[in-house]
Amino acid sequence: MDIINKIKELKKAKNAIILTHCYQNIEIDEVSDFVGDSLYLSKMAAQTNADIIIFAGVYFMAQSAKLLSPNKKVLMPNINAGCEMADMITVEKLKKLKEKYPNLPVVCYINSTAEVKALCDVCCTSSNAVDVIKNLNAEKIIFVPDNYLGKFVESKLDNTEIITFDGCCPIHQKITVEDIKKARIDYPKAVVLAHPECNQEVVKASDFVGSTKQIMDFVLNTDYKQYVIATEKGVVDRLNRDSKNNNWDKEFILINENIICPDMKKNTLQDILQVLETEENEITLDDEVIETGRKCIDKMFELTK
Ligand code: CIZ
Ligand code: SF4
Repeated sequence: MDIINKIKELKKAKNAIILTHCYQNIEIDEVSDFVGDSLYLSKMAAQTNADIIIFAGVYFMAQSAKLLSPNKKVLMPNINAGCEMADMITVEKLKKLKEKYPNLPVVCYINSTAEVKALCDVCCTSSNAVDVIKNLNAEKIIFVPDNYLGKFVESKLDNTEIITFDGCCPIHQKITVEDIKKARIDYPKAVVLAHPECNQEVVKASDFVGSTKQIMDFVLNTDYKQYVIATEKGVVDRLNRDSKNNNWDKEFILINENIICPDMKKNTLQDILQVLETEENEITLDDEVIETGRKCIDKMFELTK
């Protein structure tokens, strides 16, 4: 039996589901129950009746699944798949920031550890950051860890000042405004779509800025022949696959061939089979972190109902 069928069979036998982020190696989709962004996957994690969740993504995502499903076994295919941006904001650094700006609401990007979430009032994803912060109705907030997403949200709101932590995604920072200028020459008829984790110059030079889900929705709702995509390669691979399978007659071009997150690519089909067999790489969290971290995620759902 090939590896795909072995995984499918074992998954069924163990009542397990596989949640896969859209930056993962594309072949993982073949064994996945849900593929998407962290917001969609966290909702699916909350709803599932499975006994085991295998999270093909990075560490903070599996932790979020555990916060939402504390009684389920959450496993990571490769326990070393982390997120450099999430690791930039530590509990100590956050405590110092809160001391420097006391009494302000603290919002964290979903790209943060469960321990950091436990110290924040609410979290958000790149899909709902503007809505979450708008609905907080605060004059001033602290936002961690992504400086660029924070600045992007601030530019969309009239009455909220955002104190941002100096974190960023090193992968999206590889995208430069020169890449966009070059793409406009190479693909003059293409539309350029960028993720808000990109720097502000890149965001300004793009035609549309949105999360991976918003980028995919933009593609579905428009009729261009070529789309230049300024986010991680996994999104481009999936769009090109879907275009081919559905005869969309649309081409998707990765802005720069280096936009690949090495951590996201650590999980393999072999790792998935192995954790299904051994149930190793389990995510565990302190009860206190589960209680307070979960409130931070629940508040996001409440503010975007
Ligand atoms: O929220 C996510 O899944 C991430 C990391 C990016 C996005 O825009 O979907
Ligand atoms: Fe983290 Fe950036 Fe990789 Fe996303 S692409 S997981 S933000 S390092």
